[in-house]
Order: sequence, then C-alpha cells, then structure tokens
Amino acid sequence: NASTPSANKDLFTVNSPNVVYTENEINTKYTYRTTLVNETADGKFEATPKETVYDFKVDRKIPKTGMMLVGWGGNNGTTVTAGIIANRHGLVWDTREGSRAANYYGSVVMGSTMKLGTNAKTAKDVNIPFHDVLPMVHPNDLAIGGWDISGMNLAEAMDRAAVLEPTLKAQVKKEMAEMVPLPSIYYPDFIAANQEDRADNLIEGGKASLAHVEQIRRDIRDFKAKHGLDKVIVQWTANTERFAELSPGVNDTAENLMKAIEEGHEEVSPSTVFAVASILEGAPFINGSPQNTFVPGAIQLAEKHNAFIGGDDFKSGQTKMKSALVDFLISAGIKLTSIASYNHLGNNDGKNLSSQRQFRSKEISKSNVVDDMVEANTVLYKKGEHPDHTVVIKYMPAVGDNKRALDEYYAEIFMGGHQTISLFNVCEDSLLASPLIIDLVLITEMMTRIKWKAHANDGATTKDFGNFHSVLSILSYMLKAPLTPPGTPVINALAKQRGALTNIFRACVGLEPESDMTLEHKLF
Ligand code: NAI
Ligand code: DG6
Repeated sequence: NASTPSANKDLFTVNSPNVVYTENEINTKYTYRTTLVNETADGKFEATPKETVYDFKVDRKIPKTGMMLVGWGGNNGTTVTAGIIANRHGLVWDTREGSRAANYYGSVVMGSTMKLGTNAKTAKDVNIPFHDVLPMVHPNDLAIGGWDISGMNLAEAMDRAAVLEPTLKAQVKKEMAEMVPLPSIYYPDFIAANQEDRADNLIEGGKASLAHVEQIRRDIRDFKAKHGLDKVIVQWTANTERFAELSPGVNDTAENLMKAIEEGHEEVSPSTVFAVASILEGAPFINGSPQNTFVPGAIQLAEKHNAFIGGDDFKSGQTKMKSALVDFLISAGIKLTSIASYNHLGNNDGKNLSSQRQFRSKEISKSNVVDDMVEANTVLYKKGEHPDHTVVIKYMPAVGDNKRALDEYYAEIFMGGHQTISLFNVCEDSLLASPLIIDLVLITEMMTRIKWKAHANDGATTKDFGNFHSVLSILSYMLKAPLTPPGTPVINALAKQRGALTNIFRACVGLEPESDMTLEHKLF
C-alpha cells in the first residue's frame, strides 16, 4: 500500500561556501559552538567558548519506507492507519459540526513551521514547513503493517476503538478490512490479566525464545519484500507492560540478553524481544510505552549493531503540557512546590492500566518529567529539593478514548504568596498519539540518512563518516521518558527538546541555530 515516494523538491537552498549540494547528497561544514566551564579555586566559574567543526552528509534520496506497529489493532494503531489512509485519499466527511477534511494536525513534522530566516527585502520572518527543512519521507507514502495479539481486521478494530466519526470510518472501512495484524507473541505475565480475552492471534510459545526473534525478523523481511521497501521502522504501541526485573547475567549485557532469550528466561518481555529482533534486522525500533523495554543489554546490542532505537512512552497530553508549563514557571523564577495530576479514561489502555504493575510503569514515566528543570534552578531549589508530584490514573469505561486529565500546579511566588494553576484537559488520547507515531517514524527515518564526521575535534580529525548514536535522543520531544545514550543527560523541557530537534536539522543544511536575538530589529 505504499505509493512511489514523492520526488525531492527542495523548497530552499543554502547559499554558503560551507554547503555543497550534489545530486545525491547535501554536504555541510558546520561549526558547533559551545561553552566549557571550569570551577575556579574560589568557587567561581571560568567560561571558555569552544568550537568544533563537523562535516554533515545528508542522503537526499527519499527511501520507500514502511511502518510496522506492534499493537496495530489497538486504538493508536487503528487511528493512525485510518488517518494516513484518509490523508492519502484527501478524504472529507460530515460531522454534526460541518464537514471535516483529513489533516496532520498535531504532527511537528507535518503541522509546524520553522523560521528559515529574515526576508532580505522586507526584514520579515520567512517560515517554512518543518517537513521541507530536510528531504523527508511523506506519511502518505508509508506502507503500514504490524502485529497484534488480537486477530481482528483493522476495520473492526477501528470500530472497537470508538475514536473516529462513522462518516470517516465508512470511507476507509473497505481498505482497512483487508488489513489483518500478523500473529504476535504473548507472555501473559507482562500485561494486565484483563487483556487475556483479546489474545487470539498468537505465535506459539508463552515465553521468550530465539524462535520468536526469528519469526519477527522474518515478518519484517517479508513485509519489506512484499511492498518493495528500502526501510522499515518498527514501533511499539501495544499495551503497557510491567517493568522487567534487571538482573546481572540476564539483561545486563547484549550477550547475556541473547542467552536469556535462548533459555526462555521469564524476565524477558515481549517488547524487548521485538526490540532485539528489529535491532538484528537493522530496523529502527521505537518504544511508545513506558516499560523498560531497553534493558541495558538491549541498548548494548543496538550499539553493537549500529542500529537505531528510541523511547519511551508517547508524550501526548498531560505530560506535554507539564513539560511546557513547568519549564515556563521555573524559568520565570516561580517556585513550583507541588503537582497533582489525575487522569481518567475508558479505553483499553485505561483498562490495562487499572492493573497495579502496569500502572506502576506509567506512574514512573509520568513522574520523572520535571527533574531537569528543577535541578537546573539552583536559585529556587536546594540540592536534592523537589516539588511534590503525584500521578493518579483511573479506568472509567464511559468516557472511552476521551481522556480527562486534571492538574493542579501549586507554586510559591513573591514574598510568601501562592499561585495555583488548575488545568482540565479533555481530548481523544489516540488523536493526540497518532501524529506522534508519524513524527517518530519520519524523524527516525531521516536520522538514518544523516552521517557526521568531526572535521577537527581538538586537533584530531575523525577519519570516517559515522551515524548518530544508536539511542536517538533527538526524539525526546515526542516522548515522556526520553531514552538517551548511556551516561548522557535527559532533557524533559519541551522548548529545549524542540530546540535540539530544529537546530540539528538546521545544522545539517549549514544553518545557524535559531537564536531569537533578532538584533536586526534592535540595533539601529
Ligand atoms: P490499546 O490497548 O488500544 O492497544 C494496544 C494493542 O496492543 C491492543 O490491540 C492489544 O491487543 C495489543 N497488544 C498487547 N500486547 C501485544 C503484543 N505482545 N504484541 C502485539 N500486540 C499486543 O492501547 P492504545 O491506546 O493504542 O495505546 C497503546 C500504548 O501506547 C499503550 O501502552 C499506551 O499506554 C501508550 N500510550 C498511549 C498514548 C495515547 O495518547 N493514546 C500516549 C502515551 C502512551
Ligand atoms: C492515562 O494517563 C493513560 C496514559 O496512557 C496516557 O493517556 C498517555 O500516557 C498520555 O499521557 P500524557 O501524560 O502524555 O497525556
């Protein structure tokens, strides 16, 4: 179901001696400017500007790309599939509020813009669609497939999800009825017991095995061949699993993890088996749920195979607001003292999360999301001091996918005063998550086509072009608990996450980071 990728049509070119376009590549020499800080003996700081010159090479050929979803028959899986089909056909449908047309609202790549620069004549900002900054895959061109432990075809599964308007569903039904998830692996201990009645589409065997890894690898290969694809990206949007126990000798190294799979160890989760299979198959793997899929052994395996991974847990509503609002409050010098976050929802995700061990995975990923902002403000918070933070999730079948998120932010302001901000956020969870699934695929795919080389790194030159690190922390904007290369900091603040994404893309075409200084409007 993939159409021929749209031909690359550059909306802009960069006029600079540091940027060279060839038919197949954009080659850029980029100076990365940072500041190194040393603490002096008297407890002060000395800051030294530092420059590193990198060569970036962007492959301009847009590949035929496939997206395989684990949990394809769920609310997110069916909604993102219907959404892409609707966009591909330019569908319009009636609602009680009038007609609606397919769009990609909520996708940073498809729905947002980036300032390219200032118009040379009018001095006004020139903004371009984010999708046009680098030669990216268009979501309409994605081949879609995947696995589910429920064998329902996608049309029926879309009805079960109860997210989209009947008038839209009627138009995509025929196409979706022909889409049937591949059988999947089911280790009952990892998801809630209340999911058991869905599990009718299974690969034999109730615990991890090399046979499972091999079957998933075959599925990826077959999908690739069937659709004539250059690349496949695999994404976990299946149920939230419980955390796997971390044990030395089991999941601490790549070798031990492979051995644990071979021996059918009960602490290897289905999501880790999917990650391992994707890594070995050279297909990037993204985890959209909160569990610790990427045990240390899985990260090491990805590094060893130069494979790309990203995670964890889509950042769609409450947490996205939190990572913007808390950043604003603390950056404004306001001392946030508590956050109380309640959720109730009635979809199958909520049902699964009504089980304690699965809720615990979500509680962890939703709770650690302000740490970097708090730690950065040493004026407001003493070392180790942290606002109180509580997360509650309740299953309320009647509200379906229309999740309610209620938040109270309580803060200390000037001279012992208080500020209380109360938020009530209502929306279909899957309509927020679907565009994130698309962004994660498009950005991940793009990252597979960018190579770098340190032109001069403290005098030394890297010989060969290499990939970005296996762990794609550039995906942080879309994720609640961003996975970062081992030993590197986690950034949760939304504006910083977006800054990293846009500025890395700019660097790849030889553009400076957007500084927002606009000196041209301030110095006359
Ligand atoms: P869902 O429950 O509707 O869909 C999950 C699907 O996964 C189900 O169809 C289920 O049968 C399938 N499944 C379970 N175990 C499987 C396995 N081992 N292999 C293949 N399929 C399996 O849930 P929904 O709403 O689509 O969410 C999916 C995941 O995304 C959940 O973990 C949720 O917590 C997470 N998430 C959702 C967000 C949202 O806004 N909708 C935001 C953040 C995360
Ligand atoms: C209850 O919070 C259910 C969860 O699956 C969330 O809806 C989902 O993780 C989205 O969370 P957030 O915090 O990004 O809105």
